[in-house]
Amino acid sequence: MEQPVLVADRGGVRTLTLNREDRLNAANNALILSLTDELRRADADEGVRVVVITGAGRGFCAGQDLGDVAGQGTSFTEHLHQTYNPLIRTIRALGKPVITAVNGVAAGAGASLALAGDLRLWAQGALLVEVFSNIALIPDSGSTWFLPRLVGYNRAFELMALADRVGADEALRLGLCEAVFPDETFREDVQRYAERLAARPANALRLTKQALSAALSSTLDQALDLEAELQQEAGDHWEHAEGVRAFKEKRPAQFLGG
Ligand code: T3D
Repeated sequence: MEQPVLVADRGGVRTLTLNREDRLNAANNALILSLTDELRRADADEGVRVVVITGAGRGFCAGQDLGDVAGQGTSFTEHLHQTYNPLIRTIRALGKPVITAVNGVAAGAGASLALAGDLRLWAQGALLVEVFSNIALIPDSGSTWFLPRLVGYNRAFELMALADRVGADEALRLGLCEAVFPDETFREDVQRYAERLAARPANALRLTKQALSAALSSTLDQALDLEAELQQEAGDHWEHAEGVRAFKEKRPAQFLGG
């Protein structure tokens, strides 16, 4: 049987490629559970500094495989609790930056997955569709949380209600992605970007992610307290000493190794 997720390592970057090309990488249970497992494995692997999630072929992820929907033995609620919810939580809690490299169409839960990355890089030909209402479902896998925070309640509702397609230029304008690269060079451009990120101080980025994630649902007072606590952890780490030493010696800091 074909592997639902392909795994490749280069330059401290682990790339996880959804591998159901003929279905535009529509997600069945095997794919979702395998992606979650691979993310956990990447988190535990010290050699991995950045994780990239992308799709094989012309699609990123077309959401739930409609040949394999819930209701066949499992309730929708159970299915979400067992599959998509752990996946999205794993991405957000991962101690390393996760890049979603949206190479093509991202629809339904695939759109949620595209939005879940810490950094979202799009190919020029990529598009996002909150397609759920086409099949009279509600947006899930985090879309109701991600999208209004990015575009506001009203635009989010419009995109969800009408299931309009959002292309790369609009996505960049709306803040749904950080950068758009040409289709022809997309995978190499993503690798280059990810390797740049991999050279940054891994411990500081882990703590930054932790602080930012907590701040999304905290008060200013709580955020200030958490910053003070995590700054101690960052300041005690060798990366900090190296950063200061490099500044004084007028050379680039070397954050790989330690
Ligand atoms: O169970 C639960 O817990 C509920 C959770 C739900 C989460 C969800 O994600 S609900 C939303 C499910 N996804 C969809 O409804 C998307 C359905 N697909 C589309 O609307 C379109 O395919 C796209 C907009 C994504 C892309 O359109 P296009 O024209 O570029 O491609 P296409 O020709 O429609 O698709 C190419 C092939 O992929 C085609 O197969 P074929 O005819 O060549 O044999 C198509 O059937 C297949 N495909 C696309 N999406 C899915 C799919 N097969 C199964 N499931 C899909 N989601």
